[in-house]
Amino acid sequence: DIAIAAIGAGRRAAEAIDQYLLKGMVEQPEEPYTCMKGEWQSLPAEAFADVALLDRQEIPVHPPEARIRNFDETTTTWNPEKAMAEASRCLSCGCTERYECTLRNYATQYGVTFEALEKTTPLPIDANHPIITRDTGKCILCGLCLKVCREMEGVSALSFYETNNVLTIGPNDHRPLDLTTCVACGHCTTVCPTGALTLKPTLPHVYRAIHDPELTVVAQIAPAVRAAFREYYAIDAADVMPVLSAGLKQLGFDYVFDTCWAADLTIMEEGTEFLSRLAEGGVLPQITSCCPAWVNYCEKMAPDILPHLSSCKSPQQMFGAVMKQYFAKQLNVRPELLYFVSIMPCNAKKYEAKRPEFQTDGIPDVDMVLTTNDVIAMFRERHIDPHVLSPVPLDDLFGKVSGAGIIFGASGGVAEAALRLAAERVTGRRMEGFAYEGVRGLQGVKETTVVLGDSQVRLAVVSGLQNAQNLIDRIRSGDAPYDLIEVMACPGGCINGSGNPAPLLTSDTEQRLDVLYRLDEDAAIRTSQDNPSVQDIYANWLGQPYSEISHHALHTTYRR
Ligand code: HC0
Ligand code: SF4
Repeated sequence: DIAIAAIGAGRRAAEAIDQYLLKGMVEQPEEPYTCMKGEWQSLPAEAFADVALLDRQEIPVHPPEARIRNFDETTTTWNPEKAMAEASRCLSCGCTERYECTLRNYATQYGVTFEALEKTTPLPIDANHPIITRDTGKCILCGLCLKVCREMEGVSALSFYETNNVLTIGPNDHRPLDLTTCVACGHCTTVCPTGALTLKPTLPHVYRAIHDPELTVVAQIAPAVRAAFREYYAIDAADVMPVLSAGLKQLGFDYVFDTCWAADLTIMEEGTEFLSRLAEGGVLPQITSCCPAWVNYCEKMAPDILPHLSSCKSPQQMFGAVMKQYFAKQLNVRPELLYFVSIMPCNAKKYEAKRPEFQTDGIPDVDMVLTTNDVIAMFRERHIDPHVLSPVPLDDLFGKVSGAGIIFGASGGVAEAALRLAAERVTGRRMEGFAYEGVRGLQGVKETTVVLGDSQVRLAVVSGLQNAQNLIDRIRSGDAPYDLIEVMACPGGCINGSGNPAPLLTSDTEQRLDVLYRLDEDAAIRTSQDNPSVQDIYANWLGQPYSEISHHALHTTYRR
């Protein structure tokens, strides 16, 4: 019965069988079990009962379309019927959704019948991209990747093209994906229903590291992860970080820190850079550089804009430098034996961590990046249930974070955090209110002017690269009268990153935003400059913001 279910329900059932095999409840079937090969449509519903028990009840389903549902239809026509007609070309191994096979659902919806596959000429696999593998043979021309790349990210790296007399989707000039305009946002991999576009695996590396007795394994958790994690497990916002920390400790991590600490450090550097550009007539507007997909976009599509980018590394990479150059010394371990893992809402962060600029003598500052989805998968694999974990506080030394650091995860948050520093520096007075409403909200473009003492700061906050391109055009034509611009590639900011579970409704995104602003309101410290452990690192190591040591450790340059 179980074997029948395995044929019927694809990878999901195959995993269930794995569980049975592990427990010694069944013997290895003679035929290997693969998804989508059998005549599952004729199976009785009871065949699925066991599988349903194992996972269907507990796994919320995030269909790929959910990610793009909230965005306006414009040019791309997605034709699922045609896609499924093409689908008979390859159905045997494309499934990447472990718990809910979207392809199978479409097949049911559109009445596709499967035939035995004949051997076809394999199409080339593009594994050149640092984080994405493109296996053209699995493409069913559904067009979702195209749509998300063009309409949500504003990149258009993909299009229909023909290779070996087969119509497929990919870079239209036959170049490897990494050499196109692809910014490595990763959104296409989250919507691909067949595994034609997949992320390179990261979990095995992390499992290996936490089982290596020689390594000290440290995690950092990005601001926007907490909002998605709270939503996914329906736990209280205030408990998310200690619960997540407890889960990571149970997995085998030695230390757990909050990237918001490094966001505070970034504000000290980026805010100081901004004030000095203002005072000394530097290149304005200054544009934020913490979103790696945005940096990729600038390098590939608008190198003339690079002088506007802040020279600051992103919080992820600043924390990496602090780990390898400072924390390793505190622990008395060699930097190569400190394995630093980021937990991010974003796949472009995987790309960023692999950049050669962020390595010293071949040792990366951030060794591996996991997404929120990856951590959820690890918790499942290790049967860690956040609902029953006893919360464990984050580790000391970098344990205190400000509300300014927390709001980094929302579009407008970096600008607001910088304003909180600039306001005090310019006026010389302590702040009374902290909220800058003009930069908050989910609109793709926000513009506001803030009065600081005798000066005015003109800001623009942009999310979604399509909006960024409009802004670039305005900067080029001299029609962008701003001092500071924040750009995030994903609409709404990191809360909508491709590494977070897809928000099913617009209200989910609004709630994620809300969670970050509520955590900020409840925070004991509201500004980066008031964070005592950030003050400590200046006293103990860096000296002043924008000092020579800071420049060496925390700033970077860009590729043209
Ligand atoms: Fe973000 Fe970040 S806020 S880019 O969205 O600046 O990924 O959450 O971690 O680095 O802090 C993502 C989120 C980060 C960085 C921070 C910035
Ligand atoms: Fe387009 Fe992002 Fe996929 Fe690159 S990673 S092809 S930019 S959707």
